[in-house]
Amino acid sequence: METVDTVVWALWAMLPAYIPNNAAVLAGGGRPIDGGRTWGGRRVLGDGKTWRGTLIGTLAGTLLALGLTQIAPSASAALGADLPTFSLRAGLGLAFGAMLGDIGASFLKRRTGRERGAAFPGLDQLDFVVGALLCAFVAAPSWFTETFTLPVLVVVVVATPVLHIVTNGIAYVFGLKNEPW
Ligand code: CTP
Ligand code: K
Ligand code: MG
Repeated sequence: METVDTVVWALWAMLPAYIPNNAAVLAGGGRPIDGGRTWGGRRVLGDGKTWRGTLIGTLAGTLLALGLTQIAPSASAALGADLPTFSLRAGLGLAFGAMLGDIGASFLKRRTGRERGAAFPGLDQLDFVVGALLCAFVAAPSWFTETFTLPVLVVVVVATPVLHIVTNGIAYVFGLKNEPW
C-alpha cells in the first residue's frame, strides 16, 4: 500500500473509536458509573465518567461503523482508495473499547491523585486507542488482524495523538469541554 492509502485506511478504520469520546462529551451527565464511591480516599472514577456518556458514546461509534460499512464501496471509488468495512462485533469492539480505555485512564488518574479534568499527558491521547484496539481484537480477531497490519498500527499510534489534540482544542474553544485535553 502507498503511504497515503495506509493513512486513509487507518483513519477510516479508527473512526468508530474516535467518535465515542466526543459523543460522550456532548451527551454526558447524570449518574456517575462509580456512583460516587471512593477508594483510598479518592473517587474510583469521578463524575466525568457517566452511564449516559458511556452508553451514547458506544452507540454512536457502533452506528458510525455500520454507516461507514454501507458507504465504503462508493467512498472507495470516489477516493480511489481501498477502505475497510466493519462487522457489528468490530464496530462495537472499537466503540466500547474506546470508552473503556478512557474509563481505565480516569481510574489511573484518580489513583495517582489527579482530580477530574487534570491532564495526564500521553495517557490522555492514547488511552482510548489502546482500549479500542484491545477490545476489537477480542471481539473480532480475524477482522482485526486483516485490518490492523503493522504499518496501519504505526499510523494509528502516530496520527491519533495529533488528531486528539486538535479535536479537543476545537471542543474547548467552542466551550464544549472544560479543558483542551
Ligand atoms: N463523559 C461521560 N462519560 C464518559 C466519558 C466522558 O459522561 N464515559 C463526559 C463527562 O461529562 C466528562 C466529559 O465527557 O466530563 C469530558 O470527558 P473527559 O475529558 O474524559 O472527562 P473529565 O471530566 O476530564 O474527567 P477525567 O479527569 O476523569 O478524565
Ligand atoms: K479523557
Ligand atoms: Mg478531560
